[in-house]
Amino acid sequence: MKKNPNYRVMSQELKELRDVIPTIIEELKKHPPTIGLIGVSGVGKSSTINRLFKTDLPTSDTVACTKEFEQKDIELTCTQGELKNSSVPLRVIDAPGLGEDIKLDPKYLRMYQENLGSCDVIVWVLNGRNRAIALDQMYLQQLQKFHTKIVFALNQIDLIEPLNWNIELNIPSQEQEKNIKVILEDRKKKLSSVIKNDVKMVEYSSKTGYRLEELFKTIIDSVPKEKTWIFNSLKNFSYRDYTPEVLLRVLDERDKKSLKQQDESGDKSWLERINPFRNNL
Ligand SMILES: Nc1nc2c(ncn2[C@@H]2O[C@H](COP(=O)(O)OP(=O)(O)O)[C@@H](O)[C@H]2O)c(=O)[nH]1
Ligand SMILES: [Mg+2]
Repeated sequence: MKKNPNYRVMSQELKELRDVIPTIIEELKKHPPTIGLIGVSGVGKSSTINRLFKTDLPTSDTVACTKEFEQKDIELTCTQGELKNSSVPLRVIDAPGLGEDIKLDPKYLRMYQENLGSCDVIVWVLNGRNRAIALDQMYLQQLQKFHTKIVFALNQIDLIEPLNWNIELNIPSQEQEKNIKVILEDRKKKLSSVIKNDVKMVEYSSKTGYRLEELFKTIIDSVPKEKTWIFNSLKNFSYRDYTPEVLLRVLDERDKKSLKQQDESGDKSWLERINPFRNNL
């Protein structure tokens, strides 16, 4: 077979890249890629971090419990690419929730101003059920210098009316799917009025694990270019981590049967494949 004329140049570049990887990892350990989760109290910031990164941050069903910026350093093992089998550090920051108490807000906003500069990506968590968005708009106006780094995460969509989540498949019911679409459009429009750049928003449920993988991918895609290739190697996270055994078996059987169909559907996750409404969003 005829070799690509660029082959030698490419393999030389790859060799050079391999030589510098240990140095890059050392550097990354000193300044890990950093993701901060912020938003109003009770939206599910700590729960989301725990589900995404298997951490054990305290969460509460009743009163606010995150009082300081809490930093978690995580080691992710790359499963593909040039960094295969290397450990790459990632820093995740959990923030106290805004709006908890009028007396605390100025202090918390000061903490946000001081800490958010060190984040590569800021995940602004919203509660899908909450239609009152004025508090978020107000805080966003005070945090303008961070707008370009923000990804909006619309959590708790398992609780969207009429509350008939499809537990068996872990997906929204048809009625919920319609409502989620309306909610996404509404929240994006309202946030656009205080944010100049495009509003990126991912709907998900940290409780059921639904679309957590999509949220993870969106966060990674929002990392500045100089760190993107490192993040692209971080693929050790899958929806399957949050799927009941029974359903996994059913899906595996189904996947075996429709191997050909899978090929035609490209990179789509199994969840996208089984969800007939996904493409209409
Ligand atoms: N139903 C449902 N409840 C959630 C979800 N995410 C978080 N919660 C609940 O929301 C409450 C507040 O969560 P927490 O993570 O402490 O919120 P934080 O104040 O933003 O850190 C807890 O009772 C969580 O169990 C979700 O996706 N669905
Ligand atoms: Mg919390």
